[in-house]
Amino acid sequence: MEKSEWIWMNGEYVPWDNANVHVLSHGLHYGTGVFEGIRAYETDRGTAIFRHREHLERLVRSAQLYYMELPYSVDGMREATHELIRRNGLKSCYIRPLAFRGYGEMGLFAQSAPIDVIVAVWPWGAYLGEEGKRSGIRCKVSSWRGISGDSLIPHAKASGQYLNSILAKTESANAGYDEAILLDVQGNVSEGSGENVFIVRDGVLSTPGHTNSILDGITRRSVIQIAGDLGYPVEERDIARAELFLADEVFLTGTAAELVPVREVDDHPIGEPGEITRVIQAKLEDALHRRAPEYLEWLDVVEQPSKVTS
Ligand code: PPE
Repeated sequence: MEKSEWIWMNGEYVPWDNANVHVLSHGLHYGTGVFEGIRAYETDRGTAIFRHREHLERLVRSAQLYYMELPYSVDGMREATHELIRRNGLKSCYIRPLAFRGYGEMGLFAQSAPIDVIVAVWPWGAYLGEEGKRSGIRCKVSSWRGISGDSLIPHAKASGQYLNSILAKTESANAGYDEAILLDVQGNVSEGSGENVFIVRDGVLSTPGHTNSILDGITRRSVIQIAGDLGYPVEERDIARAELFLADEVFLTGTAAELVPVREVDDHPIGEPGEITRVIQAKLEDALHRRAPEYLEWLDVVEQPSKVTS
């Protein structure tokens, strides 16, 4: 990965190489952490963070779902992130807030272990490749089912839960595919290892709903709004595995991935990125870069301090 200079750690700006933890940190042993993935883009008003508050609010909710109380407010973390981007001199970046149980107590009910909070920012290019964003990727339906609400909390973006995504991603990569798509425990389509899934058939967009073990993706929500505003019908519903193969178009959405067309699923060709995928991808790109007047409120501009000195 590409380093930057500073990491915000428990209220302080720490040099990148010094932002370390004790090996007995609780989160390292049990996966007791919650995190976010956010992106900031270069725009006409300077660096702007996409749906910053919504991401930080999801972080707080993920923590609450695992009975963790964050020692910093959404406003506090927002301000810290602005300052961190300024100090690192980044025009665009990926932003990774993480809150985890730290060092101090072992065992599963370690209420006295502190909640440590960090925010890191660094340049991170296209998650599934520039070529993938342009021409589409090849996906494999995973033999691993997505985590279910019976045993974990798909709505939470929690560190330990990503072992499931990692199994699926590893299997698909080892088999030569770009990404995995997981089914839920009922056998309906759930999501990618780090993205939500949309299919298009006969001009209608469909995406799995809240009972399909998905993370309630912020890019997903944005795409649902964009599609609706453009006049495309959108439904949230159970999607059968075969509907992936029969779809006219399939695409994935996520902060890291942005919007990535899928050109093949389980060796069934879907084809070149379709028209609806293209139109929505272009509108999302415009929204991310402050070129879409109707979505300006989605961007949190990082103000630069006044250059005027007295
Ligand atoms: N599902 C999962 C499992 C997921 O991890 C993500 C984001 C999404 C859906 C899409 O959510 P949203 O980003 O709010 O639209 N995955 C993050 C982590 C990726 C990583 O490898 O780390 C991300 O995209 O930042």
